Amino acid sequence: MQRLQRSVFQRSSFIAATIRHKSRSSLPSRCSIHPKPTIIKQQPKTLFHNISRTFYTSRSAWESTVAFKLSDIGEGIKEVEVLEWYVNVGDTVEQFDNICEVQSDKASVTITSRYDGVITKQYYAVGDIAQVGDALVDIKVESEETATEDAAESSQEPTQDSAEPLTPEKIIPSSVESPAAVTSDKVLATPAVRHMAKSNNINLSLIQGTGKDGRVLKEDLLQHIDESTTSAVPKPPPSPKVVPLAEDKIEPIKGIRKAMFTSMTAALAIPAFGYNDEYDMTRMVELRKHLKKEVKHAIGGKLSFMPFIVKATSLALAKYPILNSQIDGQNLIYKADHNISLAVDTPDGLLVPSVKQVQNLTILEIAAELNRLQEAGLNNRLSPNDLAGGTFSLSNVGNLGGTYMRPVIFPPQVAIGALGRIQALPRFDHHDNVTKQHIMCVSWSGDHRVIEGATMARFSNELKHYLEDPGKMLLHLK
Ligand code: CO6
Repeated sequence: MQRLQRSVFQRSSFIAATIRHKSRSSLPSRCSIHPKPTIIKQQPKTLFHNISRTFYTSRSAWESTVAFKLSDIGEGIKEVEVLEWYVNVGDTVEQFDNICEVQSDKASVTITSRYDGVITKQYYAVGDIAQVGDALVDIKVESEETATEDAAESSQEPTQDSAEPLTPEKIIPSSVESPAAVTSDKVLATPAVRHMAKSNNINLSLIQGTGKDGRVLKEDLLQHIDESTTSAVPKPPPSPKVVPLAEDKIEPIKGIRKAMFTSMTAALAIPAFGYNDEYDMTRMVELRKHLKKEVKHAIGGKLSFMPFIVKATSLALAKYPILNSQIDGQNLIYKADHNISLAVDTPDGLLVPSVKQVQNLTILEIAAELNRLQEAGLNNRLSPNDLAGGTFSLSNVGNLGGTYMRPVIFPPQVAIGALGRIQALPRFDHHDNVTKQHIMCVSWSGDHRVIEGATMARFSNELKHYLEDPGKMLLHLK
């Protein structure tokens, strides 16, 4: 089975790092890109050369070598680092087979073959930087149709391929479908989606398409696959052995870290203030214990504190919408959706996907979505959509043991909160008795150009109000 796993990591928050899973599943790519080929050699073996250029039914035996070039990935990406090769010189590849994985400062992308053929040359070693438009591999192709199409393309633009930026139709990003959707079996889907469905033995008619006229998009198919594989969560790989450095090591800042470097440098321009408080989570601890089994039964996943905290945050944001706003030049955009970004730890680093439209979700739905995001992070399958569109950030470092933090705002957002570990600590109750309470420290950062400290304090109090007495949330749940 073809291996089409796609890894996309967008630096979408204050902290993120690359996940580079070495184990590949047989799931389809979320963003497989077929680089544009250029004919660099053509060897027609028969006298039907010209005929085969015109008539696809000709049985001519073309053999040519195409240079697979790095397509325009979009988002202004100019260069990528080659992370991993899935093929070697001499390997036979088929359409949609993985060729290599590349990493830009915004995304990691699996490049897949567009042709059947044999790899005759690799242009880069792992770790090398390739520019958009550069050849990645040469593939000797023998398909008459391929050769015919390529010959025609080549003859039209023999020298300009490397410079020509690819149009969206020539690449297949996860969120963009080819316009060449076809109707067959009464299900609307593109050929790429049909191919992917077929490769995974999935009947497209079972999937509810969210595209125009009910068209099944690649995202729909991937979600369907995600849902059907929820139970098969591979365990994270063991932590790498720590080997002390014998001497200084120089490493270029690149990939995801480069994006973090850039955005955190930009964040320096934000005059941020900090605000900290502690919340008594004793009742929340009880409630979670009480509901864990129920949730496990309902969604087949775990219930941590986060779904409650995320929902309560949304309720508090509804009261203080300026904290869910974004700065756009001289304007402040109050975002209607509460897309709450969450720092998600993975074996290879940290990513920040967001739970979308939290204002419309139940706590159960948030729990299910969090489970999905966490699992997708572990399996290298977070989509660009998962990673984009956050309007407010939360970072829960408590599961790792921290208590206090100074989170850095990710522009254009205006606030971020960091949650510390819930600890059993002695505190005075209302009757001045020392009691055992489950305390969580929360650290906020706000953009002081548009957020006042008092607003942050009121917002934090609102959240505290819900988390310390979770039953009160019920009054506001739709
Ligand atoms: N206190 C105590 N226990 C906790 C806490 C806190 N704050 N958070 C989670 N947990 C418990 C949780 O309830 C689970 O308990 P059991 O159900 O009894 O097993 C357990 O820890 C594991 O929870 P898990 O992490 O799997 O799930 P959760 O929904 O709480 O968190 C997550 C999801 C994606 C946020 C989390 O897995 C994660 O990746 N956290 C790390 C994020 C991180 O690295 N943040 C630091 C970013 S850097 O913020 C930063 C300001 C700068 C320094």
